[in-house]
Amino acid sequence: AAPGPVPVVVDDTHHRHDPPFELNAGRAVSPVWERPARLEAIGDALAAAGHPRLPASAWDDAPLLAVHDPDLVAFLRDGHAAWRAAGGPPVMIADTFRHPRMGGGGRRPTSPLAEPGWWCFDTATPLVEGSFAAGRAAVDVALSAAALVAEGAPAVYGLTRPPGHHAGADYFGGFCLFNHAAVAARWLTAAGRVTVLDLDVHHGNGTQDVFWEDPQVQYVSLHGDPAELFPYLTGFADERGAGRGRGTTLNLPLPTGTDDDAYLEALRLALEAVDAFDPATVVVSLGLDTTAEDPIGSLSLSADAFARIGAALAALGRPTVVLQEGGYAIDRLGPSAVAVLAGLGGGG
Ligand code: OKP
Ligand code: ZN
Repeated sequence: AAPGPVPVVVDDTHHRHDPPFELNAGRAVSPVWERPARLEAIGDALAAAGHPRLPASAWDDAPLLAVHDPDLVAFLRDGHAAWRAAGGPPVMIADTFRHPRMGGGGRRPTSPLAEPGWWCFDTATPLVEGSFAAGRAAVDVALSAAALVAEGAPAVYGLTRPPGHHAGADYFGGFCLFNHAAVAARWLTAAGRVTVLDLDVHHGNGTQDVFWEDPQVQYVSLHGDPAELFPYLTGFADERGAGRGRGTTLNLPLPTGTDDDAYLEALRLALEAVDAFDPATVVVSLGLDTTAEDPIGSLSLSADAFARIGAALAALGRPTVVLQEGGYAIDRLGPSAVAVLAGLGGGG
């Protein structure tokens, strides 16, 4: 484990993704859950706890394109301007979605007003003019954090926003544009096997999908039972990977209301599987939406759980890249993040 301070990679570009509303189950929600104040709260608390802040460096698109379809990247870069030019309003939300039995073999809409539903799977991920810049900057944050770990830092925390783990190779949604944990994990495979340990309360369907058949990257997730929680369609215990990646996916769905002791026991099982996989690097998709106070989570962790989680991660004894995913009870985010790093860094 790293003694003491943990470098924190930050980039203010995330402020440019700040949609005024989203649609949740037929209701307009404003302000949105996934907003800049989340990352401000975490960054301020980590700085106050003495963790040094480092800027992200700029990366070319090669590591991004090792995960994502170039046409998705082009849509996220250019689609909002095209939508606006075609008469769309400032907030871009799809109204006609792709379905496996509708154009599954692929006829992408040529109308810029129809194209969002080809790439996005929900109504809760509005795009505004600055969204691409924010999402792309989060990829730079993740890769910068990964590079520091590759160069020998025992642990680095990348403050990524928006989150990423619901985005797949050729789709986005669930507040996520690019899957920065997947991009970092694939880049890190140059140095050996990688585990993505996903502690967000929501199942990381995108990360699971990216590495479903990949024997080099293990995906292990603890999350609220998807029978009762977004993303609803994935994250059940019988999903284990396929082909050469069979057995390198492990899902531990947890009952609604799961408390600290039951969560830490599930984490112990998860970390046994990580140890058995013997990764050179661990990427933690750190959602802080597992608290009892979270407005869109289903678990009931107390403030005490997070130092225990950090200590369990430290006990793995492997180079660790921590990347921010969700967490929406803004008052809980700073203390939770500080507690994880206190456990992980051995300081605090
Ligand atoms: C993103 B991450 C609330 C619906 C919200 C999207 C949730 C995305 C969570 N009733 N739908 O995993 O924290
Ligand atoms: Zn989440």
